[in-house]
Amino acid sequence: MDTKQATRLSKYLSLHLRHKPAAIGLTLQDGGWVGVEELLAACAAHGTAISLDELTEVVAGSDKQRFAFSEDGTRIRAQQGHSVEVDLQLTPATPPAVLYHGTAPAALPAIKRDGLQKMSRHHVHLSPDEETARRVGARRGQPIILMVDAAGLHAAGSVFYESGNGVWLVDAVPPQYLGNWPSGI
Ligand code: HQG
Repeated sequence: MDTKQATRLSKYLSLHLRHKPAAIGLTLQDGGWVGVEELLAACAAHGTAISLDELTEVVAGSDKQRFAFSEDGTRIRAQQGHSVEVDLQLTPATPPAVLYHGTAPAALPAIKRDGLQKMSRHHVHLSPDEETARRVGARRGQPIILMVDAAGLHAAGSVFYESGNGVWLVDAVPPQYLGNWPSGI
């Protein structure tokens, strides 16, 4: 499979494992899981035939490990990023003292006023390092990297989760826990 095809399949899987499972007749189980056979049958029935080998290749090749198989290989899920209601059964964890969030300049005034909000996702997504945050922010143009006082927010009672692929999740980040603002904001 070439990169273009892998990206196309990855986007198709993201769409249905995170946002629109019902569009191809799927219901996510607790944890966000669906049966692998059920998924492949649903994809085929809706015009996107994917072989098990191709699925395995997309899961293994995803730069951000977007998807994961269950230990026995019979089920698959998106690791995070859902917009449908799903209980991902994540375990609260203690975050590193500082986390990062990459965003776009246009969002900064609203973020300075309201803090980071989860927008259409289930959580605010935070990165463990600046480089990752830069990549996330660069999806929307020239990235701005904000620092998050995760230790302070955690001490104040916010619950943090670490998703299977190193992304940190939290409900919201009020503005007073954000730093590294570019001048002029
Ligand atoms: C911004 C991708 C205005 C926020 C990435 C972001 C990540 C606000 C956008 C993952 C705001 C939401 C998540 C506020 C936050 N006012 N704008 N109060 N609070 N924003 O895509 O963090 O490819 O939902 O800064 O790599 O960009 O999907 O979140 O720009 O890991 O696997 O609102 O998605 O991974 O955008 O990205 P998103 P995100 P995947």
